[in-house]
Amino acid sequence: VSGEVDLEIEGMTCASCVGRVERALKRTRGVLDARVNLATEHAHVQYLPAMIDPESLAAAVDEAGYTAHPLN
Ligand code: 9UX
Repeated sequence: VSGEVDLEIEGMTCASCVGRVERALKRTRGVLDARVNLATEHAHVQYLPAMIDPESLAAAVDEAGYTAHPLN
């Protein structure tokens, strides 16, 4: 069973940042897909809740050099 969550991402200033954040999420185990919107500064992530939780998804983004917070 998969879940979906939105993360607020701070620190993205150019389009390459989008790629960096998407790659950081997609290489994380338990992530099925990740799409980042630079304009809204949000990431939409499909993931497996049995393998990873939203706080750990945010931590993966933090390790890539940005600041992320799970929303709602
Ligand atoms: Mo663009 Mo983002 O030169 O970390 S890749 S600002």
